[in-house]
Amino acid sequence: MTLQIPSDFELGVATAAWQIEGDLAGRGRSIWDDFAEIPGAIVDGATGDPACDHVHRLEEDLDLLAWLAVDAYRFSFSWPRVMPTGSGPTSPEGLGFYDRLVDGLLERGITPVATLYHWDLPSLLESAGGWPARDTAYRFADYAQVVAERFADRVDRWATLNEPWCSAFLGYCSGTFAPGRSDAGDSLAAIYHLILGHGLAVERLRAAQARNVGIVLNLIPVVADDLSMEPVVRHIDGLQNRIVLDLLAGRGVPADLRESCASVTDWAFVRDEDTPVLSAPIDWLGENYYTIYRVAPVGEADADAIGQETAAIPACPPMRFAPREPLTDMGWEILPSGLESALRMATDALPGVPLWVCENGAAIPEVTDETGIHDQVRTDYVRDHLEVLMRMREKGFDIRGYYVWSLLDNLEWASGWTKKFGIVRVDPATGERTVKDSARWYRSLIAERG
Ligand code: IFM
Repeated sequence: MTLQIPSDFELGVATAAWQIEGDLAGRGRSIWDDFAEIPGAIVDGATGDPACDHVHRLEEDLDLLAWLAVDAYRFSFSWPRVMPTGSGPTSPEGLGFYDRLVDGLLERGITPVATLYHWDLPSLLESAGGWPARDTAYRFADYAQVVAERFADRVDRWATLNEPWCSAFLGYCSGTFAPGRSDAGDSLAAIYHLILGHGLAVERLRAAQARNVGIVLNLIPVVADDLSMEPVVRHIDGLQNRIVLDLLAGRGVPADLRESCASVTDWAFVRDEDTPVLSAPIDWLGENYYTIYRVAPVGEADADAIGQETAAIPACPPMRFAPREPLTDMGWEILPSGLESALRMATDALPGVPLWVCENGAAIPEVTDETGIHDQVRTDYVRDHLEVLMRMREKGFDIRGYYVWSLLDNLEWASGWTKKFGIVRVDPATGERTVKDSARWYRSLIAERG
């Protein structure tokens, strides 16, 4: 199939604050700065400064976006850059940086799409209890209000949270992500309070006249490798997908999950009166899709797929993740058709809500020679997923746009610099940017769009 993208389909690229910004001197600390100081927590010992030194290379990065001629750029505000202590006074320098970013995008004809929380909780709020504590949701709403009041006139689309599953379960259950805590009950309280924070923030964004308010999830289709695994699939699907979709849809915590997690929590943090807040209407939903979960009986050795760890699943029954080849460098199975399953889940739960794919891309081996950086597997990956989207649109799904993850090679969280997702290479030692083949291909796709 020749990939034909209609002119009204938005093409963009995405990044996140902690992964690219650097400039720790210009902001407060976050849980990721603290986590990076724990020996071994980040495989190569990388820290959030300089990262891609984006704060000091802003003009260069804006010019890269203009060269790509993307319609939209998805970035995240760093909560501790805006409010260094997480609540209370804002930082004029921090807000000024985002003024320059947003205005620079608009000057170049690029639509700013902002995420308010991409995992960098201010350290002081973690000391006060973090996401397992209800109060964090209210602090998040206050922060959302400040940002919305300043930027609602210029940011076109808002996401409250990015992938709350990762914040809750990698952060508080397996502890493989910041803040590195391992308590299954706390992780369930965390996911609930993240969605509560989302709902409270939606109200504040609307009050500040923000346009297009939504949330970005990582819905992951769960597939049984063996019929005996069906009950396990339901449990994992409940934690990965249904708990968030059901809260957003006003259905509360799924009944089967209340039961299957009873050994790790009494769910005392759930309050009936929260339902209207949790299910505040949204204007759009973002899906970050990379892979599926394939669930197999225990027995053979566990696969080495990042984030696919039984320790991240509260009350996990005996099982293992068994991704099949082809795999990316993350150990993630490449399965473009899974994107359709993920988007169907979203549409089934929240009918009528338009969809964007807010992240999709691959960490893969690259070949560098005197002619350039050759990353054909990444180009194929992006093209194959876009083909799935075009077919879904023909079937009538309301899918409005797609963002490649990521513009730049960046700090891949606990994997540091060891996994590269960028369509532009960043040399971690010098910060030098070099365009890869996939970026040239994406640029021509945008230029040749119908
Ligand atoms: O790098 C991350 C991003 O921050 C969130 N979504 C998945 C990406 C790849 O792991």
